[in-house]
Amino acid sequence: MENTSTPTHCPYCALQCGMNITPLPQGGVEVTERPDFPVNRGALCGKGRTAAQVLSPAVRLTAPLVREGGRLVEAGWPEALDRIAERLSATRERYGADAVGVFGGGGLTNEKAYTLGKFARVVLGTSQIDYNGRFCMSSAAAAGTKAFGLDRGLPFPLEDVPKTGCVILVGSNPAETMPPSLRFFTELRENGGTLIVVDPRRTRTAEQADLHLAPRPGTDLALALGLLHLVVAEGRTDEEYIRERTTGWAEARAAAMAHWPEHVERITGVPVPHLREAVRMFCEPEAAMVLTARGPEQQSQGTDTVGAWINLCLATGRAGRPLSGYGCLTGQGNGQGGREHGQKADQLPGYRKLDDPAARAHVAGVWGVDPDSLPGPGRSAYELLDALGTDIRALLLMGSNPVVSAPRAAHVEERLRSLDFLAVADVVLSETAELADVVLPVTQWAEETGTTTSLEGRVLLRRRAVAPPPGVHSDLHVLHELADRLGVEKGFPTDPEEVFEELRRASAGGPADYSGITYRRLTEENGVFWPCPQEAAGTGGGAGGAAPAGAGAGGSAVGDGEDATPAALPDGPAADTGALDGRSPVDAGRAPVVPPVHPGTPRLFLDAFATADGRARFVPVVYRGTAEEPDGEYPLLLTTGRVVAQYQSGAQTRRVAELNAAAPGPFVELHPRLAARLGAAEGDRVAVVSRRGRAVAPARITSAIRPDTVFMPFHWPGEGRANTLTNPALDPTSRMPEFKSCAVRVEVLGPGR
Ligand SMILES: Nc1nc2c(c(=O)[nH]1)N[C@H]1C(S)=C(S)[C@@H](COP(=O)(O)OP(=O)(O)OC[C@H]3O[C@@H](n4cnc5c(=O)[nH]c(N)nc54)[C@H](O)[C@@H]3O)O[C@H]1N2
Ligand SMILES: Nc1nc2c(c(=O)[nH]1)N[C@H]1C(S)=C(S)[C@@H](COP(=O)(O)OP(=O)(O)OC[C@H]3O[C@@H](n4cnc5c(=O)[nH]c(N)nc54)[C@H](O)[C@@H]3O)O[C@H]1N2
Ligand code: SF4
Ligand SMILES: [Mo]
Repeated sequence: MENTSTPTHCPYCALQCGMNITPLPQGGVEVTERPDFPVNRGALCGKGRTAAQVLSPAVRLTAPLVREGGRLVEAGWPEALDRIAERLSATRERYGADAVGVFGGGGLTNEKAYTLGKFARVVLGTSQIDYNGRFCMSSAAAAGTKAFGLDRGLPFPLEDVPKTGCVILVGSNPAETMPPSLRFFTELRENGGTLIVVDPRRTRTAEQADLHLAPRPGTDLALALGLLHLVVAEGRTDEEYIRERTTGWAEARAAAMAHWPEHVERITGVPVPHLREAVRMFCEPEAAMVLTARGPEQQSQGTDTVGAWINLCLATGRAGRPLSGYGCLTGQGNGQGGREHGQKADQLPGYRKLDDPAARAHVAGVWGVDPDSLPGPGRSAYELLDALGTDIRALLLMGSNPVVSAPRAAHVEERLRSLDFLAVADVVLSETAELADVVLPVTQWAEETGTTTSLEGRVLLRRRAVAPPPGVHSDLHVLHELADRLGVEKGFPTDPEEVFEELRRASAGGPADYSGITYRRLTEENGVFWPCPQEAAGTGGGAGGAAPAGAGAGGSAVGDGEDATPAALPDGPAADTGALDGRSPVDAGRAPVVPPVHPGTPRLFLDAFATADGRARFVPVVYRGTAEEPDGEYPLLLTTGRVVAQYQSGAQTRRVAELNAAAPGPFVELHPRLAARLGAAEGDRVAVVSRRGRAVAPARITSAIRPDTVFMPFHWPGEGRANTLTNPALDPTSRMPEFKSCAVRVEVLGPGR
């Protein structure tokens, strides 16, 4: 390891940029370019470039902390772990297993997410586990599952983007949230394709667009219905595709026909000529894509909204065909893998359903437990946080900072304080860790090996490059030690590869099948796209065929897995090829000495969708507005989001000087007309007030925002915490809170300092 660089991936967002970690002669490490990874080709944003600074003991936790007389004081590992085990078991004895909750994160590696879910179900026996991904892409996941029978954020690699004819980016700001990915959109335009951006703000991404639609926050559902109306009215539907590859068109069509363009203009504020132009740009080329991110998804009608955008794709034959499709740009480092392996309230590994008897039997078999011992589905993330201190008395939290990032955060903070016991594992003393009774200091990305699954569905290996500081252990070590103390000695290994081997078996035959992926392959290939069953179904089977070993490698062979999808899906036409059960006798006769390796599946749905009949389903949607419409008292809409130099709750990036210099604190974006009406000047302190509370930050006056809307980034705690204001109204299907719109008023407090 000495003096050589180790190839790995960024700790932050779902683009999972490749980078090298290189030790420095004077100690410490630096992040250097890794041009061989095809997604970012060496490019990194400021967060990735500075990520190694958070490895420094100066900014992180290096010893466990326990609460003594109201204060957190350093303690040894055995004492800290004993205390957690004692309190969790006492809570369970007194109030029952469901009084212990677990909260995870989409930044955790697959190995950690898998182990955390297993720990909750097998060791604690609790149904009360969920994670921050619920706040992220859950609406897109729900809609994708409804329509296609499977949720993988992007059904194609990003390298397809420049080759399509038109991309509609809905509520996505990659110029700030995934800067190296902007290249794909620039190349799209250089190749003659067009980019449409839908965002209430003229963001840096919208500035690159051929057409920018700026709807009122929370009205994307009406916008998508209006576009579909025009598609029908202008005779631009693909009738043959609708007949052969979909079901449910009649209802979807009827819903769209009720949305006349003028009516949609009134709801969204997007002028009819712009709607017509968008339809023309989307329908004229041979292929086109719709990509959504948090803008339309973090809504109390997010699932229907994404469904309406999917319906637009289906009506025009733009899904399950080359260079066409609907995709969701997932957010967190392991936002994709983190939603597949069981830290979600209703889920078992391999994207299986916890209420499916066959799934329970399979996973219980891998875990060596009675299927009846597995609890049922639990509460969603916000509902779980809301139940703290009442139904849930003790919480183990790993990989999230809800004091800053949860909706109605003052209430969530108060619920966390009301717990009998809170244990937090983190790399830094986050605002949530500050409230804990025990804090455990854990290792970070560069100090441990593990897999993540990028927004493309590409499973990647992060490699250990440096030793952690003394006194710091991995999350897997924490779960192993706690399991042991709680009476489960086996089944919680600390070696990530051992965990991954078990995950492969647990996921085999499930929708997210990883059984054909090994650490060895991941070191040789630039990632493998799931589903990847253990072996190709042989030459006669329905799967990817006997592709040569290594054919799934990143860039070059990306097209090789196109025909591989159905075999890996439970309900697909070739569902019972028996991923782990070996080849059929016929195949065995012709089999090479080395069993065929499944190439992975860069592109989904080209032959069939993952539904029982192979057809996509139009999602039945009915228009409804935002849960909290403005009124006399709260006349404006607040929307929230991100800036390029800070990541999420800021727990990590607020510890990097260069990033703080670029983005020192929160602000409130106001349109010049609104500012004039309020009497606010640039930099004035303004209070934004909602029914949940009040946040104070300097005004930033910009014509890039709608006059009826204000924007705040959510990366900071304290008086400028955007989530003090947000509305926990939940989507009925995905249970996503309404981060992207709530009613507020703005009060000018006076000149800033
Ligand atoms: N710098 C940085 N990068 C990140 C992250 C970070 O915290 N910081 N986090 C990562 C994670 S976990 C995620 S989920 C992604 C998120 O990535 P994005 O979804 O790109 O980020 P956001 O800023 O939350 O929202 C995107 C846009 O939605 C717009 N928007 C707001 N309301 C609406 C609406 O009602 N409709 C529409 N159409 N648009 C609306 C906002 O103006 C914003 O420009 O970023 C990832 N990358
Ligand atoms: N208003 C508003 N609120 C939002 C959003 C929004 O757009 N607007 N977006 C939502 C979205 S999309 C998301 S994803 C959430 C994210 O919000 P959070 O869940 O708070 O995300 P992070 O800040 O990434 O928190 C991760 C925590 O885990 C720690 N950590 C990092 N790696 C590890 C590890 O390997 N192990 C352990 N144990 N800890 C680790 C970090 O130091 C940090 O404290 O915020 C949501 N909140
Ligand atoms: S874009 Fe995302 S993955 Fe790439 S360097 Fe920045 S934070 Fe890391
Ligand atoms: Mo996210």
